[in-house]
Amino acid sequence: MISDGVRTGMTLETFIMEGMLGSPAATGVFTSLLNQIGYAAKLVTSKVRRAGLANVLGATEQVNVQGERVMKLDEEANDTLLGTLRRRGHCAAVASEELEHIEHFTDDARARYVVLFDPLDGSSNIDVNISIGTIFGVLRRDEDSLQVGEKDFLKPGKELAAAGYVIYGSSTMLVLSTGREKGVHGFTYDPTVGEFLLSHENIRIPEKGSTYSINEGNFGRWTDGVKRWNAHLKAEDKADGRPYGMRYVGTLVADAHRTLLRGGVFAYPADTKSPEGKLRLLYEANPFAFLFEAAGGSATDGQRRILDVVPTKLHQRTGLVLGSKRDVELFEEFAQGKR
Ligand code: P6P
Repeated sequence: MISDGVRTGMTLETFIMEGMLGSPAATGVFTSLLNQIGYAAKLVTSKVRRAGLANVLGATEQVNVQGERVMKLDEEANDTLLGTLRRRGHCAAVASEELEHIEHFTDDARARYVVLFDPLDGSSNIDVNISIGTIFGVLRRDEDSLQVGEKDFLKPGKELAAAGYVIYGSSTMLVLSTGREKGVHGFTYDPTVGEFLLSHENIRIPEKGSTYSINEGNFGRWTDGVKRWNAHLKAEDKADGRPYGMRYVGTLVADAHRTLLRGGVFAYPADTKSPEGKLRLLYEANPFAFLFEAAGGSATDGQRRILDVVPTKLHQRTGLVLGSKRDVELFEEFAQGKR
């Protein structure tokens, strides 16, 4: 009787390696860097899963560059990513939501990448046990970049070499893309094996969805166009699949992940309280815009494609609308006064 054994799933590491082998232009450096990010995700997962027990809950009484209370887990996740990405010499520097300036590792020419991340998105939800996440993007250093600096980070999102996120939800999942031609793939963490196993190969977002996601509490701050868009989605029109359902977790990674898998639209538009928008362009909006476009969706700030925006500041904010192509187009029609 041949035992069932454990069906050997495709691990993140093997999937990346095979992707590397399939791309003659790629080198081991890029592959090794992505595997390092996967390893960091395992370490952060372990800390997040123990959060309730390991007394990492509660604020550290410190305040980060955003003026936000730093939760212990934020700090731990940030330190973990710094420590992991400093190894192996592939990453020249990192930019983190938790750090005012970039963290410089090396100017060595062999360190060909820089990494941007939000180590723990949704930290205000940590101590109420709601899903949180890590968001990351990988940029190539300029060929002629002798000294790595902030200029290596201030690139439009369309220049990303890779982007992804980890969602610490009912299970931990890492979603990654190295570009439209390579697709978007999800790996679910199996703690009994200690590996991320391929669970969602080639994620494609539906052309149109039936859910919208926005903080309705900001209604009074929206532009008239956004208010009319909101009313349109809530009006009864069975033929057009309305009213849409409304879902809002309050963690970008969770709301974006659901939208990516199910379709529909997530919106955090600029408003009278946040005229530049609330979310960060470099390490929140750009990685998700990269992923959504690679999965067949769209990402805009209501007026322009997110991936075209040329950043001028490391922590600059933006409005963000992510989702199914048709749902994002509808938002833009209202936001631009065409409806
Ligand atoms: P609001 C979490 O603090 C966060 O940065 C994103 O993860 C999330 O989408 C947004 O803020 C929620 O903001 O104003 O709705 O609480």
